[in-house]
Amino acid sequence: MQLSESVALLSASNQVDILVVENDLAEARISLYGGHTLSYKPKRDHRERLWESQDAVLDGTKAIRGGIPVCWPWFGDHPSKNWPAHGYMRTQQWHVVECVDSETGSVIKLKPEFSVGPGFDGNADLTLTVSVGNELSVQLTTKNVGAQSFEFGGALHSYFNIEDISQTQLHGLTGDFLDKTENYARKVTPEAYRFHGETDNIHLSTESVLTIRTPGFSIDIESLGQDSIVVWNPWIEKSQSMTDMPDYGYQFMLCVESAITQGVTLAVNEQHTLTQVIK
Ligand code: TA6
Repeated sequence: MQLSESVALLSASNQVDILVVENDLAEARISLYGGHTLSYKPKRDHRERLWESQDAVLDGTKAIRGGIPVCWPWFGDHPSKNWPAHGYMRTQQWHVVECVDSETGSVIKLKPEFSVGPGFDGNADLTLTVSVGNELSVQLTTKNVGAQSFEFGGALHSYFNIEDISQTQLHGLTGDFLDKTENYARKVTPEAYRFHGETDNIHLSTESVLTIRTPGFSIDIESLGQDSIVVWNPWIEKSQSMTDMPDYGYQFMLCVESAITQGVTLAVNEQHTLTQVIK
């Protein structure tokens, strides 16, 4: 594995190796288990943008709670309910295929050991490109390298680090959303998007520039290639039910996910890129 000067390999456990990135512009950590960006801190303000659960499991037995899980080749529950939620890529080993430093930061390209898996019959070539600089850019590219078209879904399921969910607002979304907590009831996005309880909203949105405003700072998020933006906070009961989440962890995180919840169909040799840029 050829790493650039700004990237080092740290072993968190025998199943979880972590790339530690430090260049002139930012610091980041990326787990090769799951192709999972765990941390991003630009040097201009040294403020961590991503939230990682202090109870996250780092032994390779389950997806890491926090950071930016790579959900693929489906979002949420598999239609048959026979396979793990959010697909199987976030529990796969990925490996570095390119690692380059430049004056705009470090670019690391990762590929999974394989992209076939139970519950999906497409023949896909998958690449994750993580660019660590003044911004963090995460791009998931799916290419159809098979002999027939296939449909897939997924998400860059980002957990953002906030000060206090009860004083946090999300800006930039309009139109309708589906409220998963009320059997996907269709609702209108509120003007002032605040959080008062469990929130699990699928915005059928192509809005691309969002802002999380939390006491003392804001985080800008740009999405490309999504058919939905998913907004999730488990609140207290769900937090208490998750062993890899502190009981009060919900107060300090908000998921804003660039997602494909409606499905993208790729013809032979076609490719699609899902991008999230964090500023
Ligand atoms: O993206 C929101 C969501 O689909 C929620 O319904 C909740 O299940 C969350 O993802 C976390 O899922 P996980 O499988 O990581 O616990």
